[in-house]
Amino acid sequence: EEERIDGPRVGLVVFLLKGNKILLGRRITSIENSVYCLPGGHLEFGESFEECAAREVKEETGLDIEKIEFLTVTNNMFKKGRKPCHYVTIFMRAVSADPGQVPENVEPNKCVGWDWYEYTNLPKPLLAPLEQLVQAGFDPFPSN
Ligand code: 8DG
Ligand code: MG
Ligand code: MG
Repeated sequence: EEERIDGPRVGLVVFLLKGNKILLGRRITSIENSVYCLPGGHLEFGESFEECAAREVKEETGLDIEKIEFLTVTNNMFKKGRKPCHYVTIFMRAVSADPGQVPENVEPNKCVGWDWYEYTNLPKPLLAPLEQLVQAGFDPFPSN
């Protein structure tokens, strides 16, 4: 039996920061069930990282973001079911343009819902690339 393997894809995800908290959603489909992940998606043809970050956060949470900055990049293999996949994932950070605006579960077929979690007390399990960053002591917050 022959199995088709896709090439590497570019994922882009956003640490949406609020005080000492970040926004996470519990994923329903894609890659794994019931893992907590950042808002984000696939970089589209011609998009800047900042444009992709703003688009994905809006599509998935209804929130408008600002102070969008590049943080880091990871290179990971996953399994989606039995199928191996390879993601280069761009990690950005941003803040909500209106801090009073509440995240909305715009894609209830993909996500159980969004919530703010203290970075020092994150829920489990996290999606693998995020888990690895956290384990490595990565700090998404600005230093001043
Ligand atoms: P799209 O159709 O809206 O472009 O895609 P999506 O359905 O929103 O894509 P996604 O799976 O949410 O994100 C794209 C890939 O980015 C995902 O399959 C694997 C990679 N990825 C990571 N870490 C994270 C993360 O923390 N959150 C999300 N959403 N994706 C992540 O490597
Ligand atoms: Mg997504
Ligand atoms: Mg998306």
